[in-house]
Order: sequence, then structure tokens, then C-alpha cells
Amino acid sequence: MWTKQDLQQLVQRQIGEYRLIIVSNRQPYIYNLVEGTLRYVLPAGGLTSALDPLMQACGGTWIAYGGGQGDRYVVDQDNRVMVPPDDPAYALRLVWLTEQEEKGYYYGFSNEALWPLCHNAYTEPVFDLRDWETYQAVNQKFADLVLDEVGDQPALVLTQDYHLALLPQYIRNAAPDIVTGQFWHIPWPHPEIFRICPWQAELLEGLLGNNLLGFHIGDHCNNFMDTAARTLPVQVNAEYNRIEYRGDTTLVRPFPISIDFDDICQFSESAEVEQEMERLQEEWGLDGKLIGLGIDRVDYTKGIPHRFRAIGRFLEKYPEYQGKLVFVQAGVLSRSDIDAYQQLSEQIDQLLEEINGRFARNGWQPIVYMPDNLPAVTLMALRRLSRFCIVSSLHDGMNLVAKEFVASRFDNDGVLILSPFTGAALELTQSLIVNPYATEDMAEAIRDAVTMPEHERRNRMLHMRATVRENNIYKWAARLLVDLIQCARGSASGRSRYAATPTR
Ligand code: GDG
Repeated sequence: MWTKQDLQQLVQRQIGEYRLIIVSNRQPYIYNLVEGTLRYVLPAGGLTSALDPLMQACGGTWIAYGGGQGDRYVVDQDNRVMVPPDDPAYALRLVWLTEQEEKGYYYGFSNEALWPLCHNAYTEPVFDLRDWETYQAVNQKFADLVLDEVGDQPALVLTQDYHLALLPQYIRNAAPDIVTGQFWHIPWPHPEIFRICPWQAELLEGLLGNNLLGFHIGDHCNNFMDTAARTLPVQVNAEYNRIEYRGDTTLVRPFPISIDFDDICQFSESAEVEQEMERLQEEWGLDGKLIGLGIDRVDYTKGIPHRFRAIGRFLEKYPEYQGKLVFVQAGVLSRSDIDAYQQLSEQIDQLLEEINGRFARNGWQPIVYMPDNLPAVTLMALRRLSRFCIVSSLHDGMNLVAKEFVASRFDNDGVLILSPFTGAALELTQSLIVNPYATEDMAEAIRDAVTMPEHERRNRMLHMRATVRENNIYKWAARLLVDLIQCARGSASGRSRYAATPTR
């Protein structure tokens, strides 16, 4: 099993003379101003927990957009600050974006064009020329900072996600010796879907600037290779997952992302979580109830209305659970400036009114909706209290919520109801896998979850826990890095400048 220490040792052994540069939209430490005092927070999610130890081990630079109100107060004249704040080990270098750049690049092209384009969720992408131009300009801005940071040294640049699809090509054009890798956290759609994008060729050329391109699962790799083959004069070697384009090679591989299993497991067992469970049972009236749980960013790809409809149908079909079952939906509101997200919020409110209005009685209501960014301890207590957790994504690269639920159940109890349209469904085969569009099947899966005998719940959970424990976030980061270093060795042997590196 991979640990944080194993990952750090691997980096120290293998990275040689290369400097590691990570580039992402989101920063690993965000400085805020709270009543005039500087405070930092770590963004939620698994990415920072995997890449931060990697950076701490090799002391490179992480380049990201400075989105905290306190960021400008902590950086030097090169917009650099050493992090982690309590034990500085690597540099965080920030890119500043104007309001107009954030609107066009982040809300516009990234989240109104690429996000819906890559998810089969039937939300039409918006292709706006100004957003596209801003996206190009911001990608260039990030690339300029990377080039400035790297200078003449041998470097590995590891870019995260769909906000920066053009950056690798900009880097390659300016400095072909830099070794580039990118991990695409969302799905890659079928070529028939991707081809509606007016700038499909430019996006593909951008990504083919990478030596290594990672997706969560093999299907997304295949979709990417098919899209490239249909769009550009590339040569695809499907057996070795390689694409040759204009004399350069991109290796396309699956790296299923995961979570810090041990960390979640330990936190879940803590006294703090136990106390919170007691508090919730008392103050939220959950004592003695059968609890179902959903935790999501409030996003139209997550199928939140679909699961609410299934809860409604379940209560209609099995009225004996009325008054007994409480479904808690926790979430964080995101991208609220975008129309499609406002429409989703309205749809959710309407369904809540409909379902709760229909079934509520004597102080009980079936769905408790908390779009409030609840504290980590409350979310963990809810995972522990739940009989089942529903992940009903309409399409999802991986879905970490499913893995977090499994990691938190050290008691080997709890049932996971999981959409087959998540990357996680390929690993968590002992969950109840059900199509979120099929309301009747979802209602039946809820019934199976609440009636499943304890020994079966236990067997399934034990199996899933073993899978997630072994395939944790450190294994993900190690595999990605090893492949990137292999690419560096391959390109070093083919080129003169770094022919002698990396040293072991
Ligand atoms: C993208 C891909 C891929 C959720 N609600 C709250 C909250 N969360 C945390 C979860 C989890 C994270 O946010 C969400 O991760 P997901 O994987 O579910 O989804 P995306 O945000 O869409 O992420 C996805 C992922 O990248 C990684 O590669 O798996 O497929 O779409 O950690 O626990 N955290 C808090 N309050 C909430 O209400 N604090």
C-alpha cells in the first residue's frame, strides 16, 4: 500500500536534476482576510492532499491563479510565497486575473463550454468567441509564468485539468525540452460529441503538446485517441496508447484518482466525529431514523434532482418508510453566476417543495437539503450515521464522494448506491450500481439498501474498502510521476540538451 512517505521517497530517488512544476487553476493554499487578519485555507478535495506531499518532497514550484483576497499581501515581487505556511517547503507562484479574464476563461470557456461538452448531461455548451479568446490569453499568461519559472533548467511540468488545455502546446513551442504531463479530471466524450466544438482542433493540438496525458479510465483515453484520429493528421498506436503528431509523441494513459484512505479512516474514528454524531442525532432529529446521504457540489452533472425523484417514488411505493427515512443532501453551491446552475437550484427547490410538501407530517420531512458547505466534521458524522449514500452522477470522471464514503465506514457497514456513469463504478463493483435516469430502478435500489441484511452489507463494504485502501491517492500520484519521469528519460535520450539527465 502506498503511503505519503513512499511517494516522497520515490520522488527523491527518481526526480534527478529535474525541477517539478505543477500548474493548476486552483491554488493549494488560499489566503483570506478575516476581519483584517490573514488566514489560509486548503481547498476541499483530494488533489491538494496528493500533490502537496509530492511538492513538499521535491521543493518545486506550484503555479496557480491567486483567487484569495489575502493573496496579494503574502507574495514577494515575483508573486511567490513559500508554502505550506507553517513549514515552508516549496514555492507557490500566483497568476493574477482581471475580472474580465476570470469571467471569460473560468466561468465562460472552461465552465460554460468545456464542462458541459465533456459531460453527457444534456446541457448545451456555450461557445462564445470572446470567452475562447480570453481562454487562449489566460493559457498564454500561465505558460509565460511557467517559462519564466523554469528558465534554463531541466523541468517536468505537470498541469491539472481542463482550464489549461492550450498551455502544453504554448510551452512546447517556446521550450521543446521541457517535459510536460497533464491530468484531465473530467471525462473525455465520444468524438461525435466533441466535434461540435468550433475550436476542437486547437484544443487537441494544445493537449498534444504534452508528453503524457492522463484520464481516469481507459474509455476516456480511447475517446481522446479516437477524437484526435478523426480531427488531426495524427498516427495513433492504440496498442501502446501513443499518438504521434508533427514528430512528437503523446502517451495517453488511465490513472484512476483516489483519496487519502488512511487519513479519512482515522478522522472518521475520532472522538470529535462521535460527538458530532450525537449532536446531529439530537439537534437534527435524526435519532432512530434510517438515514440516506448525498454530498455533492451542486452541479447539474451530479444528478441531484434524479435522486430526489427516486426518494419520492420510493416513499410512494413503500409507504411504510414514511416518517422513518430521512435523506440528507449536503452540498456546496458552485459557479452560481452561470445560468445553468441557477436553473438547477430552482429545479431543486421546486422538487423539494413537491416531495417534502407531499409526504411531510408531524415534524418529519423526507429530504433535508443543506447547500451550506458544512464543516468536515459534520460531513464525516453524516457518512457514519447513514445506512446508504447515493452518488447518482449523470456523468463523472471518477467521483471522490463514493470513495470517501467507503473510506469513512471503518465499521464495514453502509451501502453505496452508485451511478454506472462514474469512473468509480469500475472499481466499486460491490456497490448497488443503478442508472440515475431510471427512477423506478433507483427507488428499488433504495429499497435494497434499506432491507439488505447486515452480513451482506458487511461483505460488500469490506470488499470496497480493500480496493480503495490499495488504490489510494499516493498510488495515483506515484504512477503519474513515474510515467512522467519515463517520458523525460525517453525525450532526454532523443534530444541533446538533457541527454545526461535525470541522474538516479
Ligand atoms: C472533478 C471531477 C473527479 C462535496 N460537497 C462538499 C464537499 N465536497 C467535496 C467532496 C469531494 C469533492 O468535493 C468533490 O469531488 P468529486 O470527485 O465528487 O467531484 P468534482 O468536484 O466534480 O471533481 C470528478 C475529481 O475532479 C477528481 O479528479 O473525481 O469526476 O468532476 O472531495 O467531499 N466538501 C465540503 N462540503 C461540501 O458540501 N467541505
